[in-house]
Amino acid sequence: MVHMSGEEKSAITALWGKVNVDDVGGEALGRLLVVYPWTQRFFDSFGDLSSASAVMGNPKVKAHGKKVLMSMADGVNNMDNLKGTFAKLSELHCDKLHVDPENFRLLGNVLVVVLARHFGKEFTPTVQAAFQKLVAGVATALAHKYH
Ligand code: HEG
Repeated sequence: MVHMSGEEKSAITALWGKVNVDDVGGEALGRLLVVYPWTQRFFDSFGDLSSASAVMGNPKVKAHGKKVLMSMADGVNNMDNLKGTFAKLSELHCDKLHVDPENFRLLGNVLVVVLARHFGKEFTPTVQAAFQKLVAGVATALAHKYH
């Protein structure tokens, strides 16, 4: 289980308050689908994913990315109870969606890259370290109910 210090928690909530959920979620999911193309198999109802620009401009990718990011926000608001917070979603991704949990780690790392792009110098190594812990914790929590 990850343990976040008070400093790490405040670094995360301070940056998270400035995150534009409309942009960041879609960009993170889009980049996941471009960088790791096998992840596209879960989204065959999303329409045109035939090129990087098609993926990044796809409105369903944007909408779903936003949904994922709003869910990530639940994690930010419940950093001491990630397993409880994501228990239902873990069951859904395992039993209904059959998403390999390795993909949660990939998405977490892509999200860190996107945050680094959006925040530039403000995304210091210390802030990055806090976020890497958070996304690792969320990925572990989402994998927790797998069987
Ligand atoms: Mg998942 C649905 C959250 C990673 C594939 N994902 C959802 C939903 C949420 C969510 C909140 C909607 C659930 C509902 O309708 O009740 N997903 C979520 C988080 C993370 C994540 C927080 C990681 C941090 N998801 C993820 C990854 C994949 C994936 C890596 C596949 C590579 N999610 C997936 C699919 C659906 C959801 C296929 C259903 C999409 C749909 O048909 O609407």
